[in-house]
This record gives sequence, C-alpha cells and structure tokens, in this order.
Amino acid sequence: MAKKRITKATYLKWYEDMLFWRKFEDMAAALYIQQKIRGFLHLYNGQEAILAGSAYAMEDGDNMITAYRNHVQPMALGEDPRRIMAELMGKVTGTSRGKGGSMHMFSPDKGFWGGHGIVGGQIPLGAGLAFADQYFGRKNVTLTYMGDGAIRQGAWHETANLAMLWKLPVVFCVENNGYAMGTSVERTAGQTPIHKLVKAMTCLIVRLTVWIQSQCMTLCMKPQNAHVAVMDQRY
Ligand SMILES: Cc1ncc(C[n+]2csc(CCOP(=O)(O)OP(=O)(O)O)c2C)c(N)n1
Ligand SMILES: [Mg+2]
Repeated sequence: MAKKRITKATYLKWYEDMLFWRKFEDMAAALYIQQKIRGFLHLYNGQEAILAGSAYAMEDGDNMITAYRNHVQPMALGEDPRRIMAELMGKVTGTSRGKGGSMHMFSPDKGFWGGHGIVGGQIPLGAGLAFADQYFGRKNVTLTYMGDGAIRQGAWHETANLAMLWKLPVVFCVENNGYAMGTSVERTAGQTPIHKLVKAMTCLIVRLTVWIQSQCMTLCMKPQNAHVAVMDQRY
C-alpha cells in the first residue's frame, strides 16, 4: 500500500464510484423482490465510503477479502459489473459461474478473494494471503474486512494474535455498523467502541482520516499488520 495524494479529482472519482455501486445494488434489490435473484441478498449500501477510500490505497498485487456484503468490492478492483449481476442471477457468465450467488463473489485475477458467508470465516484466510506474500517475499498487503459481529469470533482472536506475532502484512478493517443482524454492539461487547478492543491486538496504525458524506474512513498506509475500526451506518 502506498501513500497517495488525495485531490479534488479523487473525491469526484470516489463519489462517482459510490453512486454507481449504490445504483447497482438498488437494482439488485429490485430484482430480488421480483425473485429474479434467489437466496440471500446482503447489501453494502451506506458503507461504500470505506471501500472507495481503502481500495484507492491499494497497489498492484495487493489483495482484498471480505464477508458477505461483497457485490461492489470486485468492481472497485476492476471487475466487470455485468459479471457480478450475472453471478447474482445464477448465470454461468457470473464470477463464480453462477454457483456462488450473492455471498460468494470471487475475482482472484483482480485480487478479490471473496465473498464469505460464515461470520469471521474470511479472517484467517486474509491472514493466509498475507502469509503467502511474506513467505514469497512480495511487498504486498491484504485488506481483510469484517463486520462488528465477527469480532466475537474465536477465529478473529487467534488470527489477530498470529498476525501480530509473525508481523503479517495484513490490514484488518472492522466495519462497525452497530449491529450484528438485530443485535447491537452494546449488547454483545464488553468494550465499546470496538477500536478499544482491537487496539490491544494492533502492531501499528498509521492513519489518514478522510471525511466523505459524513462518514469517516481510516486508511492504513504501512505494510505491516494493523487494525482499523471504522464506524459506519448502513443506509
Ligand atoms: C459462524 C456464523 N454464525 C452465525 C451466522 C449467522 N449470521 C449471519 S450475518 C450475522 C451477523 C453478522 O454481523 P456483522 O459481522 O456485524 O456484519 P453486518 O451484517 O453488520 O455487516 C450472523 C450472526 C453466520 N453466518 N455464521
Ligand atoms: Mg455489523
């Protein structure tokens, strides 16, 4: 990851991208109601600013992995939106040949490794991608996103500890929208806000904070593992 200049053109590009992603998902929601998209459909609406900013910090060869709100991430990394829509509609022309559906987008050639429905399941996988970079001497970073609910998972605690111990080049980004399904963070966390909890597991945080549409994005810029806790609100 690199430190990049943020100009007016950058803000406009972010706004354009976020608007496109929102419209894309609005369309997906309409198709879902018509039952043309089957199964689950978890939208990313309201959280787009996190992606716009953090994808901008990525460089060639960096990787990204997330949970099930995963329709727009591959687009941010250059995937054709038509392939995402095809996947949502179960078509063979989709990114997972129509077999994954809403929660399982994959575009490994673009550095996007899913798309995971098991809460917290992507966290050790993200550390694994980072381990591969370290092992093969590549100077890349893996962005690993998770919801606030995933912080309750043992997989997160084990992975955070190993990442810290082995100094893996992974950035854990906690997208704290205040709820895990219907359960509020206050009802499940001994420590709120969540960044106090993750701080204990953090090697290093270099922060660049940008405000877009009243949402705060915090980007990590150093190739060493770090935790970022971002407050957001789903629309
Ligand atoms: C291991 C596991 N337990 C339970 C579930 C059911 N479940 C689906 S979404 C969810 C809440 C996750 O909340 P959070 O991580 O905050 O993500 P958000 O939906 O807010 O983005 C739960 C418990 C699951 N998918 N996986
Ligand atoms: Mg949540």
